[in-house]
Amino acid sequence: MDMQPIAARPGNHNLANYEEKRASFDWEEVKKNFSWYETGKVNVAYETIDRHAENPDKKNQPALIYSAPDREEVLTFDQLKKASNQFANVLKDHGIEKGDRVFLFMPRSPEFYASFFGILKVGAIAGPLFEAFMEQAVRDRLEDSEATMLITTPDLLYRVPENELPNLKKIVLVGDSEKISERYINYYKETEQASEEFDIEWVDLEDGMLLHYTSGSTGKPKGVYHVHNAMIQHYATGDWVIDLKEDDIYWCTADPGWVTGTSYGIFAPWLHGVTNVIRGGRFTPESWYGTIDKHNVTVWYSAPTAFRKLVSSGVDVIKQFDLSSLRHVMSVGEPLNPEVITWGMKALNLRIHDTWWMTETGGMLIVNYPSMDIRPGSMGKPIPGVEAAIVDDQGNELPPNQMGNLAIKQGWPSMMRAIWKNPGKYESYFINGWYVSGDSAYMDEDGYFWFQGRLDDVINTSGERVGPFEVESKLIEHPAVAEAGVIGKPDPERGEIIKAFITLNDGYEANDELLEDIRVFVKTGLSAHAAPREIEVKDTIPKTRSGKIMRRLLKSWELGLPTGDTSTLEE
Ligand code: 6R9
Repeated sequence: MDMQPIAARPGNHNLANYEEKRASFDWEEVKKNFSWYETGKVNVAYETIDRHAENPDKKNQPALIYSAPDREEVLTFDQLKKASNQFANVLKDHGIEKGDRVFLFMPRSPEFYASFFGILKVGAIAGPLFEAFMEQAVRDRLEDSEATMLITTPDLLYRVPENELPNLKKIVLVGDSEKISERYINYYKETEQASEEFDIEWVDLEDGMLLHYTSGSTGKPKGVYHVHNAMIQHYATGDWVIDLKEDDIYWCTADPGWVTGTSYGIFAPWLHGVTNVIRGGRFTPESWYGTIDKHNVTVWYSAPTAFRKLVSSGVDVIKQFDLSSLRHVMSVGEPLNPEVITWGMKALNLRIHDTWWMTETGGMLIVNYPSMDIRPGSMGKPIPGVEAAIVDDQGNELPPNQMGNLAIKQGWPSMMRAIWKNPGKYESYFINGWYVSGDSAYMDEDGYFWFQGRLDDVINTSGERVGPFEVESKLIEHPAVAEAGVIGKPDPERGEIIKAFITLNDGYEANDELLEDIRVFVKTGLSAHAAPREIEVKDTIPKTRSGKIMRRLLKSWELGLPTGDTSTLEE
């Protein structure tokens, strides 16, 4: 879809003049917003929670609004400070020290966030896991990180292979359990008795804060290691990109098992002291629109997979809700289909702003600003303080409009500092002073970046390179198609042919005529060489828990190959 740029809506945007800011930018400027700039005492938990709790004007403001089908709860900054202090005391009593790895394996809940900050307050490193992980996934991560403590719920405990984890000394159970021994700690009993005062462990900006495991295409998941210094970027992007204002009600839909759920579900909003909505429970269009309506959400950060579900659920549902509180909407995790942007303009009367970054980069790098024209399909431009380019395999910069490796000049605050116990892997990200992302993209002559695919997903058909995203975006413009995943299938003649897996919208039935219609639709709408030669209708498209289409898995299934690590596959 060739779409006209969408001009910025007038308004009081935090970053009004992007080009000017970029030209004169110095990270030192951002550092002045932190109390450690004056005091020299660093801990991200202090900056996010305690600092606001110490401010008489803010202490009784809701920090966290927890909303789940069976539970509603509000915690003010003061309450969250006290709850996390209590948990920090419990951790300390049980011997947890600076640098220890403490993992969280439980659904989003007020206890999750209190525990998370408790971990940071003692100077330990937090490792959040998706609650849906099964035994193997839990074992891999606890084993590799040599975690000494795990916080979980009694009903998830059966997925923790305790006997095979010699480093795991203690397990905190959030909920009632029969298990009583030296090894198990009852969250409620012990926090209830703990003091609400705690002396925060002051750390260095370069001390460990988080371990996020991400799956590669092969091998075991790798532990991406982040330090407190990342807060500088979380703060800056919360300001410029999320455009947070003091009285915003913010909702990031991501689970903290995914980096989006920590960097932008925890740090950025609370560094800015805004009210943060946390939703538990499963996705339905009604419950999502209902969350915005009920809590008057003003700023919303979500992912293409969710937006696509909302698009295909139609306009009748949306009409039952009042979404007029929304001011600003963003997306991350996968390329944002132009179709979805069009829907946003119609259904929400708002632009959806795409943002690009990775677990490894710790924070947003290439984004669309509220103050900037959006070119639908483009992920935008680099933030101030960040230099991005397209490079070849030797790390040489390529001219505009040429597809290559999306790369970032080393040295931004939220960059990972290591791959846990794997220095070789860490080194392999860098060429010639560039961090090479593994994504392929091009930059147009005006400096907008356009995503093409993960490098291993790019298709080469009869010598033409085709990004699967382009084809998928065109496919979902067809009225029958709900979701699409596109792969290259080896072909003796063409190198690869394009094969599309699709799911159909309600009311459509798979038959040859429909599939041919879809093929012709892509051919006439995009190009002949991008039209899928094979289309297969599925019930679902395999996705990661963060909503990424698992093209690698589609390909393995297609070719009958081993599926590799599937621990992040959504059920
Ligand atoms: C934050 C996050 C990183 C990979 C990245 C890229 C894809 C993320 C995107 C995007 C196109 C965007 N990705 N944002 N692709 N447009 N706006 O997603 O981290 O889970 O580590 O994934 O996700 O392929 O390399 P992570």
